[in-house]
Amino acid sequence: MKILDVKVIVCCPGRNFVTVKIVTDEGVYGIGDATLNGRELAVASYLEDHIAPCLIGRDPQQIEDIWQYLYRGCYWRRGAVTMSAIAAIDVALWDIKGKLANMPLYQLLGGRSREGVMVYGHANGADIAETVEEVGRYIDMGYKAVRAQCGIPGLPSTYGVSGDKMYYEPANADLPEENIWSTEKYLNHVPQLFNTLRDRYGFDVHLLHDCHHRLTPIEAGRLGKDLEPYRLFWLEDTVPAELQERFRLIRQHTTTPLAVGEVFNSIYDCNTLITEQLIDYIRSTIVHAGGISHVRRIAALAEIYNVRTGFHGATDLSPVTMGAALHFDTWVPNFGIQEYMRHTEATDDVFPSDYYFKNGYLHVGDTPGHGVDIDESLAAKYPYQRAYLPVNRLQDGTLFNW
Ligand code: GCO
Ligand code: MG
Repeated sequence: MKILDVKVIVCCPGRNFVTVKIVTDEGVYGIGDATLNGRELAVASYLEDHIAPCLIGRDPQQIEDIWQYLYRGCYWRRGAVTMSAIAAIDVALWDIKGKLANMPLYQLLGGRSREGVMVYGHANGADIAETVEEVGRYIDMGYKAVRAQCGIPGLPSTYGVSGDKMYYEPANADLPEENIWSTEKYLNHVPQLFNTLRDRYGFDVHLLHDCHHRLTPIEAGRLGKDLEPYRLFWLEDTVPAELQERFRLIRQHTTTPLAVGEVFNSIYDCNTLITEQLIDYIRSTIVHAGGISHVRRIAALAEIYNVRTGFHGATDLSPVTMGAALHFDTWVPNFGIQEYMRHTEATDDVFPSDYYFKNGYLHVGDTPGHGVDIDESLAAKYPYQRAYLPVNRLQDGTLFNW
């Protein structure tokens, strides 16, 4: 069996996606996602110009060998662009293997460990009152877990708050939009949000919050401590995590569970966090961390240190990643939760899938492979449109973390 073609499809049904389709000489094909928000064309070129020529004629069944060839063979290891490109190939090959075996991906991985995958939705509002209403809306829709973000008095805009609540999309501009940030204002405000939420909804619903990399370790320790009475499911990305050792300080100060890893692309980005048990949830997901073949190693390491998975699942991860992630979540023993931001209808039309939401859980179907396809003629109607994530500045103009 041979790979005949590696197609790279860039489309924008409301937001940009980079998709790989690997076609074999036996007619079976597989689909992978390579979307890297705001830097899409770099990955598309990496795939088209540098990976595709090396794959033609290879046996698509040799997933591990192809992974090693692309990782070790490029010499320049790791990095978001490389690891997203490798991930797309890897997922497409697992999709092919599932189709050849006539099995859904979760069966290939080791079979079902749970009935469904608990997901968390995104509630946000301009102020506390609006966010509280939104959280209620998610609870009414059946969600067992809800992430809550709200506007900060005195700041014109901030991460996690949008006008379009159902389809929040941060990569919203032709050139990066500029936000203004004040850690002091934020730290004073957030505990009030969770105090109000617990007063209103009690303790049965899981609540989550994302700091989006904006604190120092000591500030993170203080926020974690301030939020302890509200029993968060997790507090995410408190500090930028290039330096894993930073978390030692945070961990000494709070029992609020910590989640990290959506911007990581390799096991080496999180080995200290995991082996020193400095976090509770690892968020690195299939598309940005080398695909199923690499993320399963991260999950296996995490398992022996009591760290659970909590994969990134924002809208910039295409339904292909969501489908693959849901199969992984259905199998992985140390599953924690899965992020789920709904895609728009236009996106779902371009990427037909068989997963579905019911009572707070997502369920995969039994279609062989990961169960997500791409409608290429529909995709062609939505050409690429440049779109950037915002940047963030302090009130005095200093460039900060978004
Ligand atoms: C999350 C993330 C996203 C990112 C986005 C960037 O927790 O869902 O922080 O909202 O900002 O994926 O492209
Ligand atoms: Mg996040």
